[in-house]
Amino acid sequence: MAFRRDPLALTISWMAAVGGSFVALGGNLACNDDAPPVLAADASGGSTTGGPIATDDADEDTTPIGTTCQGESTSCSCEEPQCTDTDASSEAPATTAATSTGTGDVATRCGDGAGESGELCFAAAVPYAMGIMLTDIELADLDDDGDLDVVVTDAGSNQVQVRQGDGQGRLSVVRPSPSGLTPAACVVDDFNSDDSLDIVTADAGGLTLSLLTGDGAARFAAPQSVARATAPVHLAARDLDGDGTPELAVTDGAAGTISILRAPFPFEPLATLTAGTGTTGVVFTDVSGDGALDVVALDGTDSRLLVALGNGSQFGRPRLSDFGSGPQRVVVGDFDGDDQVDLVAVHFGSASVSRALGDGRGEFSPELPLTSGTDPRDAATADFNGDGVLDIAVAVGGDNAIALLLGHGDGTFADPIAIPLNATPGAIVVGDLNRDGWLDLVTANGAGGTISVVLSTP
Ligand SMILES: [Ca+2]
Ligand SMILES: [Ca+2]
Ligand SMILES: [Ca+2]
Ligand SMILES: [Ca+2]
Repeated sequence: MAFRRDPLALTISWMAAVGGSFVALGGNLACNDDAPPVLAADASGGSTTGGPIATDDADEDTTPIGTTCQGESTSCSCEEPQCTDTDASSEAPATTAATSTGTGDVATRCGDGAGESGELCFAAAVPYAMGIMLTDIELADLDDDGDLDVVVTDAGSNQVQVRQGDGQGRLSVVRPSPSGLTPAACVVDDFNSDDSLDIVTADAGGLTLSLLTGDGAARFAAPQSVARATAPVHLAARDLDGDGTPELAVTDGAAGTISILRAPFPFEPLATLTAGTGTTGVVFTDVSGDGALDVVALDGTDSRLLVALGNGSQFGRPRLSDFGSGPQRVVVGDFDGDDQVDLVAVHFGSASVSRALGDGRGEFSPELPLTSGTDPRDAATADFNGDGVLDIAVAVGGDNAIALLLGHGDGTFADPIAIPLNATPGAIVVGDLNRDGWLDLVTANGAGGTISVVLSTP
């Protein structure tokens, strides 16, 4: 059975979202008749890494994964409930694009490769087995071949799991590396200044931070771990002082602090910010526009937003303000086009995320709830429909879906458009996996142990 490379075979057509709540995609889906090819298992950590994944032959050295359809003919039966097309040959490869309420004027030709502004086109989600209990996910080019690779933390196996991308949206076999105990989060950066990307995990069970140094070929050394007084629950990494080496922000959970640490290992403390014991999501971003990174975090227990202004080496006293109910994850971007950093917070267990506009001095407007679907768990922001305006993608655990909220450019958003996953997402990341210039989405699906890859099909 020949591998079908044509991404159009998976193109979904979307239905218009007209007025109102959660909008499910409709239309037709042409089944792919084969699973993505993958590399042979490389238990030795040996020679298959370090270059592009060149195999296109599904019959050679590959293991079927991410099964969505089985069958030789255009009639195929599928495990995925949305994948029920029985006559793929009748589908025009170019299908109707999504539209949404409000701004109208959304292009209509998904799959023609043209990628017109306003076009919103995604293929059906492709699952890949990745572990037991996935807690976090990152995209990075771990082997320096120009293609994004996937890293997840697996709290069920005390490992990080890596799959290498082939630049066409397909992923290699999974490659595990030991982490600390029960990793809750990870960040990827070059923490030892050898020009190869490394991984740091926040080991909530082991009360450690672990550094897994990379060799530039997506292989990672045994973890070097440093003890923390309390369970670390979330991480951020950026270069605060411009010396080329990243600093870490670690949410210390029960300690009620955020620790700012300096690379290299063992990560000496630079500052400690007093937060709340429910503080989880943390990011570095310049909210005050002075060129120095600040800290923004959320406390889901006390329902607070924390902002601490930085000057490149030190931070002022954190400002705390009430912020909705149970905010736990935060993403930042300029949603209203005034060049000031705004934020979107994810409120676990609710049916919404919320947006707050920054004033450029470190203050934020009251939060505006945005309907997302049930139990949002994470969010990412990017311009998904190429209209130059930031949009939001939300991992909606209760709906087993990604909700896309298209931005209007004035800080408001269209009603959500759902991409079904047939899995319960807990974390989401954005990147161009197939190098078509349009952004793809990947979720880590918690206890499902899978990731879901949703490719753009402009
Ligand atoms: Ca790569
Ligand atoms: Ca390194
Ligand atoms: Ca703004
Ligand atoms: Ca957009």
